[in-house]
Amino acid sequence: MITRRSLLVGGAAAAGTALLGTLPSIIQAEGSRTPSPGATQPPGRPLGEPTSALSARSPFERPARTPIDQVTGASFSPLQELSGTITPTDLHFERHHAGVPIINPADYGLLVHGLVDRPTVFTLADLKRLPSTTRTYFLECAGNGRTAYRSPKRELTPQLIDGLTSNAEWTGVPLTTVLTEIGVKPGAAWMLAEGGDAALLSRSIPLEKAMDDAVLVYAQNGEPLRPAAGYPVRLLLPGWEGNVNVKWLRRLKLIAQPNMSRDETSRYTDPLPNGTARQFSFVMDVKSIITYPAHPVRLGRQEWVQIAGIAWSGRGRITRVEVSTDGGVTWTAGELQEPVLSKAHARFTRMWRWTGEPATLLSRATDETGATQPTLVEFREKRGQGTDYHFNHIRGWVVEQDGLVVYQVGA
Ligand SMILES: Nc1nc2c(c(=O)[nH]1)N[C@H]1C(S)=C(S)[C@@H](COP(=O)(O)O)O[C@H]1N2
Ligand SMILES: [Mo]
Repeated sequence: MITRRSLLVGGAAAAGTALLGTLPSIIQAEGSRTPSPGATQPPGRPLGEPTSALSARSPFERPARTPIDQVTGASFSPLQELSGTITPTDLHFERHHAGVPIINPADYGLLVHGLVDRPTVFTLADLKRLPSTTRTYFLECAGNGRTAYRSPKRELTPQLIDGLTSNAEWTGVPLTTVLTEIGVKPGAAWMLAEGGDAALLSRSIPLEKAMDDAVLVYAQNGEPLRPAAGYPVRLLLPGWEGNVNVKWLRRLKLIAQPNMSRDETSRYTDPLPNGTARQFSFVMDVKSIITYPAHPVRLGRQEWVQIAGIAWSGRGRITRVEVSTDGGVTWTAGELQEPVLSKAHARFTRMWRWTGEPATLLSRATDETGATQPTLVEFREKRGQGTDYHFNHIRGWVVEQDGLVVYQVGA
């Protein structure tokens, strides 16, 4: 039986000493104090800090993306340090192909042309005048999970394995509103979306998706998009691979056939074992990862552990996340925290007691279409060792004899 006492005994002492060495000395002293019951203030009750324009994190909490300073690269979100489902904006993963342009909204215009009745340039003010929508969606880079698949290591953390997914509340104009406004001509079946960065990233999007749930987004988590997220406007295609969510959106062209841009031919196609490649693998498949316990956590013997993680699917709602603590011999349904939203991260948990024997922890998510995650062996057979994108196989953590949790290399 799980009691409050059995949860509290063990574990508490092991946590939290690793960071202390890097904190300022006054904080180190604070951190090394033995907590006293009910203590909330230092002796003498000195006045606290004043108000400020922007809040800062507690100096005891230092989540960070990594690596930094990548002009043509990615920065991974620290999944193991997040709670709930919303990714704080400054910890949302980033991926840019030619750095972050700083765009003055006064100079911004979105050209919509091609097979349309009334080619139009929309200013930011034009877009903001249209009826808005606010929805929560994950955004995941198609290359998320590549390191763990291609060059797995015991020392990988949730951040380095799957930190190229994040989840946010987005606000903007449904693309259907804009397309209906300008009139789509018969014969239009695709839409070229082009970014205003030095990469001029461009992708062809089926008109069906553009008319379904696509959004021209100008705000994230309640504030204007930040430059790295595509300020002032990005295209959001819920559940589809990160790359098509074009940032710094400058042009939409309605066309009859896909454009065969660089980013949909030489990139963002999936090489297959038989030498051919899958093209237009837009949807992000059902996926999950346990974010606690995970490397470099060390568990204590007989410790009660809340196994926790996130699950998501580009095809809709997560309906089930099963957790195994014996390497996949047996599975138990985890609890899904409400609300579980379509095409968004969902959080799952399961209580478990580590007896001290080596254990292998796995999670397996299923979505509302019935799709479920393949094992690593099944995935490798179907997609080949050299595949580059869409890695949604089951991930595992091994709890070693001494309690150290490491990434499961191989299966
Ligand atoms: N214009 C433009 N849009 C872009 C990119 C880019 O480099 N330029 N990167 C794409 C890729 S590969 C991904 S994964 C997502 C990342 O979005 P984020 O940085 O907001 O997380 O943006 C996409 N949109
Ligand atoms: Mo990406």
